[in-house]
Amino acid sequence: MSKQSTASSQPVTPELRQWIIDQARNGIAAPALIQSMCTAGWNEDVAVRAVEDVLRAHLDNVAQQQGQPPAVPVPDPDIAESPLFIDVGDRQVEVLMAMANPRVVLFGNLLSPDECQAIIDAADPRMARSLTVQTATGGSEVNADRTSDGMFFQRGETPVVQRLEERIARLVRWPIENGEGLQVLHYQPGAQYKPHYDYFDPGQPGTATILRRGGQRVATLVIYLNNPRKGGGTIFPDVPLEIAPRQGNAVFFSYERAHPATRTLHGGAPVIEGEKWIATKWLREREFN
Ligand code: PD2
Ligand code: ZN
Repeated sequence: MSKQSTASSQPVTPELRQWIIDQARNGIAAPALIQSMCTAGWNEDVAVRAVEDVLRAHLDNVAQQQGQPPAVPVPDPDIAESPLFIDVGDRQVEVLMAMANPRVVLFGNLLSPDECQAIIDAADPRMARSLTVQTATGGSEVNADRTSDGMFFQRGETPVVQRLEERIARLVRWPIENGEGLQVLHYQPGAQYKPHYDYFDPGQPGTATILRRGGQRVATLVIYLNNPRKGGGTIFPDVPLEIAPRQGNAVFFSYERAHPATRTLHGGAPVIEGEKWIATKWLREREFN
């Protein structure tokens, strides 16, 4: 590529945009593209931003041409500089694992053992066979793919639920008002949650009704409230990846469009020994009331 002039005022010309797309099509990875631009006189930060912006816009165009819904902003923990901990106000949450595509982040120390037990104790008397939202009708019904018992808290219903919601809002930088009420699930041995997507299927007739309240789901946080002895991991079959269900930890994943291209198919593997308690927080595009 040709030499560029000053660092910060370098414009992304149509020619440069096309060059980046052509190079990427030829299998040149982003770091090599950025290196070429730096050699040609680009400031590294500006080159990184230009490559990111051009490729993101290009991929979004391609996705929309293929009939996928447009990408929307999603919750996004601040892990660009690979911190070991994230300060969520009253606690240092550990960053244990991060993956870019699909965006999956494993957090540790989101809840103390006492806080996990407090959530279980408050949920226990209200547990019933789990319902799921039915996109065919917009209602909810017992789902054969989910053999756990469950219940929902109202947002902020107990002090520990409120505290958890405040931590999550800071952890993933998303308004507390965009969260659904916390769901608690209890799996006995043999119980599982077969692989599914958490977003609402845009092709189903009931989805339009569901989306009127807060828009699409854009991210999930599955929080482990106890330690099953065997089994009960959260699996991502397309990656493939299995997250161990360890008390106080939480797995976060986001999906910027309601499409399998997000690779966020996931399930709860059967519990083999012991039992499994989780709390799930689903985050919507907009305020959920
Ligand atoms: O229990 C799990 O690990 C699990 C797996 C898949 C929970 C959910 N989905 C969910 O609550 O959406
Ligand atoms: Zn799920």
